[in-house]
Amino acid sequence: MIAIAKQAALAAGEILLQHFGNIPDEMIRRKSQNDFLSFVDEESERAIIETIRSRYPRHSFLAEEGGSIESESPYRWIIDPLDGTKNYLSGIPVFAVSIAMEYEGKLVLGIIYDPVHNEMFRAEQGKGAWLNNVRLQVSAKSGLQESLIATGFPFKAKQFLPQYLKSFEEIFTRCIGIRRAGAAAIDLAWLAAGRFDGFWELGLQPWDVAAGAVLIREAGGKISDFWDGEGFLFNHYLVAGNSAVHEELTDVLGKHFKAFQNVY
Ligand code: 2AM
Ligand code: CA
Repeated sequence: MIAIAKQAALAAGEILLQHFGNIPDEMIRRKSQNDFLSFVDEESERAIIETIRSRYPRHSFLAEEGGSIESESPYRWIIDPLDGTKNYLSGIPVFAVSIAMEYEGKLVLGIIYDPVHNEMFRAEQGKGAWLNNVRLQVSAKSGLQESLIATGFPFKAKQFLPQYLKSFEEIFTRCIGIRRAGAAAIDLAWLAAGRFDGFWELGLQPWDVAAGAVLIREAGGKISDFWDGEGFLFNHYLVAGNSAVHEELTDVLGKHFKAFQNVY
């Protein structure tokens, strides 16, 4: 299955590279305020689903751009055909393809493919996380005071901005620096690779997060919602890190968002 997932990611990556820097403005659509889409997202999604379905015709699919297919199968693929769409459409080379698989509701496989840098991050439950042929491990930083943290801004949930900024202030004053790449799958893959030590974001969707979760767990890291719970795939409050950094981040975020649990 990982071989098929890789093949699907490579096919999608090829489509993304082929059109990168070349999307005319009139071909860019708005899904909602601040949320964009082009034919590339859709072509990439089609390529991924076709590749997987040709081998596994009965599996279920949950995909960002409308390609979801429900079936009785215990296998469900969770797909973001282009994570970091705004970067992509602006010519910023920070975007990825994200493909995960659940078996009986548990995430067991994840691939994040960055075609610009030819980085294929992959993980399978119990088999470790890998970048190309190198085994990945989250960083060994002992806490926030030694850490480089990544985040995303709540651009579609600005009602949370006061709480977000309070958390930002506390984390920013305690850590070494904060980065904002604009593609959650890249943030999570880079965390699994030890490039970032922690990450948090509000408002993410399951396809932004699913593959990254497998990578981070298999690289020895932790991922949860702001209250250290398992609901992160669907409840839109995501925090991750090596275990020391994850614990400090959940303390800060759990406190500032206390009144908003189950509210997003
Ligand atoms: P996308 O490019 O697949 O839409 C940017 O902060 C990152 O967050 C991207 O990975 C983007 O995914 C994702 N994202 C999607 N919807 C979001 C939302 N409502 N709030 C915050 N981030 C979102
Ligand atoms: Ca997307």
